[in-house]
Amino acid sequence: MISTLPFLLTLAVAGILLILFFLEKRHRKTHPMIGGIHTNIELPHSAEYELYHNDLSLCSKKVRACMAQLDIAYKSHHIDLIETGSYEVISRDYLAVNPAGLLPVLLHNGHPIYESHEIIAYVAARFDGPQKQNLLPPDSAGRSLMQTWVKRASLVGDDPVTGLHASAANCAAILTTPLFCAGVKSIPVHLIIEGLLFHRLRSRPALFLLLKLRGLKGFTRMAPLMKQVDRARNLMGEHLDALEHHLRQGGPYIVGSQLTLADISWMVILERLVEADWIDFFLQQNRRPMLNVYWRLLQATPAYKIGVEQYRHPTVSAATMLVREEKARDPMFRARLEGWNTVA
Ligand SMILES: N[C@@H](CCC(=O)N[C@@H](CS)C(=O)NCC(=O)O)C(=O)O
Repeated sequence: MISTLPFLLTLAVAGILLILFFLEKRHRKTHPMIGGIHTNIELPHSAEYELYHNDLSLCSKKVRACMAQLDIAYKSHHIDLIETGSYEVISRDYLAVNPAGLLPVLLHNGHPIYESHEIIAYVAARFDGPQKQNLLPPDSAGRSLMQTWVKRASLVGDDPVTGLHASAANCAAILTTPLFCAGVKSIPVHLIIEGLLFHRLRSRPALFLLLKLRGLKGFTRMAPLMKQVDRARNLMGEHLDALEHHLRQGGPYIVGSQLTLADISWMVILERLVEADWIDFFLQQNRRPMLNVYWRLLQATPAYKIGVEQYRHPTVSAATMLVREEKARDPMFRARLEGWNTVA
């Protein structure tokens, strides 16, 4: 009797926890949302434009930069990713805004617009016209050129590794791994476990947990992860070479003298290279001189100053410092990240 009571109690507690887990899981179901505006959905709102975004998120930066350049006011809702503190992006409240559990989302009069490239195209089209500083080329040739470069800087697919050839954004996502590793140090394990329980893609929280357990040094000794970093680094070099070559034909922007959505999309890639401490590696010693000039020009725009620079997250800035310090302290760590004989 004495030994069966604790057993029965443990069983009862486990049963209750399991029931609670499945009940919660029903509320956290995610499903993909088609890109573009959904006029059939109206979410609670109090401003014409409301943006759900995250300081670090590449796609959120792109939308903020676009809104800043077009001088469009919006009500801001910062939603945490695990990288900035917690899995708010899969909370019940946020899933009511985007059942896909992804950022960013822009509401226009309460109607959600999903997918960052659709959001920037939507707002740019609304503000299209000669009377205002706009982000769309006037002619169809310019627009199609812009689209090509927007696409090359847009995140594709659920797993960045699969789209490294097609997208510099996917390369940037993999090159962010050391930054994630440094940042996750300060995130408590139970918050990552929330992701393991409820995130649509378990592999993401599983990776964060692994990075937390291994630490910065340990991560560079994990061959499968380092293989991905090597590929992403080499292919990012190719994407940047292509842009360097393209800028040499004209410039100073991607579509000649006009700043367009293509530049907004590349601005956030270059910013990510700064955050994850790769920028010197790719642009050092005036390697890729056109890109050096281009990057300086982009940094002088309202898009960058208001939409990107003002949103540095303390956890991310601290992680950048950690990566930088580790590289300075341990040349082997740097060499493993940058490739022994690689010319970027
Ligand atoms: N194709 C989507 C990608 C959106 C996306 O992957 N967003 C990331 C942040 S950049 C996200 O919300 N991830 C959720 C998570 O990691 O839990 C877009 O361009 O908006």
